Amino acid sequence: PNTVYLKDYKSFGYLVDQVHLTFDLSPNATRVTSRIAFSPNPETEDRSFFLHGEKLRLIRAAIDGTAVSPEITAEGLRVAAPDAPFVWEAEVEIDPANNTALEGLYMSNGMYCTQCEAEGFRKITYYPDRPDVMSTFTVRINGDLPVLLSNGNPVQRGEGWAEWHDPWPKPAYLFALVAGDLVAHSDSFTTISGKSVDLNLWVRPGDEHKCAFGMEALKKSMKWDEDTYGREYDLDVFNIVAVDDFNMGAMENKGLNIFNSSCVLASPDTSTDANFERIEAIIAHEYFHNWTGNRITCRDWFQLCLKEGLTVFRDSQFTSDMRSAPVKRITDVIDLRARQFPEDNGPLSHPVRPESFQEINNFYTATVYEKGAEVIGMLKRLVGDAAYAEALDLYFARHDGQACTIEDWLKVFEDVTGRDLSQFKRWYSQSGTPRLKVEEEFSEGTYTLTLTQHTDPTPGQPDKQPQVIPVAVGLLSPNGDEVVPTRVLEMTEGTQSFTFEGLAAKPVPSILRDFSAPVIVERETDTAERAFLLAHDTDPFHRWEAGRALARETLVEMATGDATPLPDYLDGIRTLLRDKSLDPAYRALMLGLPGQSELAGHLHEAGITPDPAAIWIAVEDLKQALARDLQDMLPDIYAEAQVDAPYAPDAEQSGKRALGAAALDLISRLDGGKQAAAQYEAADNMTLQLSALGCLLGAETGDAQLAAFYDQWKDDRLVIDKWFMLQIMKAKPDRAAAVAKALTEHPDFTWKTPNRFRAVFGALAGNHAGFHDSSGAGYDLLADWLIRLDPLNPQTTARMCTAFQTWKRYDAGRQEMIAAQLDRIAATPDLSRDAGEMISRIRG
Ligand code: B3K
Ligand code: ZN
Repeated sequence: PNTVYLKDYKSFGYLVDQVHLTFDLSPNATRVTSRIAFSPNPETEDRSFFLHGEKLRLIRAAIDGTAVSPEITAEGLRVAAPDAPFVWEAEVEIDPANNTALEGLYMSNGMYCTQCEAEGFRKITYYPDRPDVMSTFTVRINGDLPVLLSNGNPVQRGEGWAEWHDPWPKPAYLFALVAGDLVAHSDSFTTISGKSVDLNLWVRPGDEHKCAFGMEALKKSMKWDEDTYGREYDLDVFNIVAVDDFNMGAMENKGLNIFNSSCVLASPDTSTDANFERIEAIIAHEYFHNWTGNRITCRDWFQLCLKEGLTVFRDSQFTSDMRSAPVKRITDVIDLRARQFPEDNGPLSHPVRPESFQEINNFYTATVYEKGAEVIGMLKRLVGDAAYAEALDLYFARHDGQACTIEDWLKVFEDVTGRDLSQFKRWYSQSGTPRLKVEEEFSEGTYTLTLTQHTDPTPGQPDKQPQVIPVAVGLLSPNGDEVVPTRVLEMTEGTQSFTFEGLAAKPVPSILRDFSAPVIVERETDTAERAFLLAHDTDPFHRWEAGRALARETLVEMATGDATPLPDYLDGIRTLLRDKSLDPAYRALMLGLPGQSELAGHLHEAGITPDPAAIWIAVEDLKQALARDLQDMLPDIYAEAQVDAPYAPDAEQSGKRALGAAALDLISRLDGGKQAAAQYEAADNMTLQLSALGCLLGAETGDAQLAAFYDQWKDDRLVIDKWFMLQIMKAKPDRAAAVAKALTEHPDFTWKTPNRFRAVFGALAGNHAGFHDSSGAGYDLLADWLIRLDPLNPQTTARMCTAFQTWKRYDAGRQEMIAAQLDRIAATPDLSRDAGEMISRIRG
């Protein structure tokens, strides 16, 4: 397979001045006629003319009106082109109805839609399909469908046709087309300079009642980006379309965002609070891309984090402003540890800006997105809010309309602050999670913290250089008062000491407040100190972190011996839960336990081979102990968590319901599901219904409700995804693979729809002890289905291969079974480049 390298970047020999496309839609034979104006690129002498193109049937091609016969390969075509401006014309035929890969132009429930990022446009027509080639597009769609959409502004519309023009030069990956029988939920937004923008959310008939929330989220996002970043929308219309068959969450096509229906459609009776929050964030994310991604795009795909890290950072800021900042920070860290840390510390480890790839779709990762966002957060913390704002203004002013690099991005910060960011840049090039060892000393009023950083070798990077790490630290006196408020220590050396003077007594340090850097803190500390921080820390993140550390410590002891839960942990949680001055959402987070996969990773790092079954038992035992220990107060907490107002998916109500769900989970361990059954009966929204059903399944008493749930929701595909998922998530370890297998035989297991496939296999992979059950049945089932899906949808297959990425943590028996499955997948004839690359990297 062909490997592409960052160091080999060369600009294209031609600029594209204008693109005209005509689509004659037909399910099996769509004609795409292109007329593209090229001119020599003054930046290079190289005039070789290669256009990407895959799975296209070329009907004719001409240069300046004269027919040409290009040399055609599986990747594209080559032809001699003039060293002067010229017009390229081509007519190709494509087959959207048989495009199961969901990349390029494809069909979903009779509707035409596109997905072009990263390299899907080449499946639509011949084109220099690379992000640094930007052009304006005019698109005519001929098709006998009520709704015909493309990017930009509508130009004209007639019976069976429509024409669109996008005045903003864009790379082909932002191209989009949608055609189908759709209905709009419409609204409008007046921008800060007084322009009115038409907003439409296009859905299949029957989904109209699930649009209102998404529309509100869009308007809030538009306003927030004006207020916070000074970014105004730049077209007359903004269209969003919901599609059922989609490989990921959503796509920021210029003026025509396309969303997986699960990431935009919402109603109280079918969506949970978590769904609502996620939808709000994704709508914001895609909208924010209009500036960070679209107006300023990436020079090449190695720069993906330029738009993704920044846009994730922006959507996190948005959510923090709309909801609770500490809760958002904590949930982001939980997510980072669950998804990015295993990636960064395993065979798939790669830098935030990768240096090579075979299939770029395999690099839309937690590292590029979430660690990419953390890197921006560190930069902001280091330069301060004012300089950050100035640097962003400069970025937009300097680079609008350009395809940029990380160098361009860092340069605006250097120019604004006068700082040298060359060492900071290592965050973009060095992979692996740095570990921070902390030592302390106290004498005569002076407290010294000595920090040592170390990053383990990662694939292709045996030696690591010290990175710039902003470590936010606060100090507490032994009586619990904060004696030194948060201060950011800027670590640049391998080992570095920082002193604090004039202290009356040896303080207790609160280190890495607000999770100021994506690192692992290693500090020899005792339970008592953690309990102290859990009780007194003023930093909400770090206070939660202290509780988390205690939970982890007790779970590790329980999973590796016959320890009983730490009294310090139980007491600390009890005190916190009782504290009604704390946000219910925050208390719900406090009741949460580290994930079982996270615990396995933690054991592995400590040199202990994790036993998934023992970890599962430890978690169950701890929950049982919590239930018993908190027994007297649980009814109170549960009552306090009831909402007596009409359902609203806002932070306040969601927080209460989260606390109620955490309490119900414990209560169900004591009452065998009585309370949960009552909640299920009374539930008038999906959040309460689903959390009750989960508890009932956990208590193994939910069969009736599970069947009733199916009957109630069998016509709602998004709810049925939940029905599939929940059963597998809640299955006992030795049953998980069997439950999943039985569900693959259910008539509703429409496995070609990525949402349904992910509902089953995402849940199986997420059931840690179930997936890793010693029978190996989970591994076998997943491998079977990956092999089956790959020829149809390589992207979703490759993504699901990550379930195996942590395999080297486990015992020899499990490793052997997984290796056999990886080899079996690798040996599949005609395995896709997508899955091939993932499997070979994971196998190592
Ligand atoms: N930019 C898209 C992701 C495209 C994934 C291509 N495999 C969505 C987003 O990050 O907003
Ligand atoms: Zn994005």
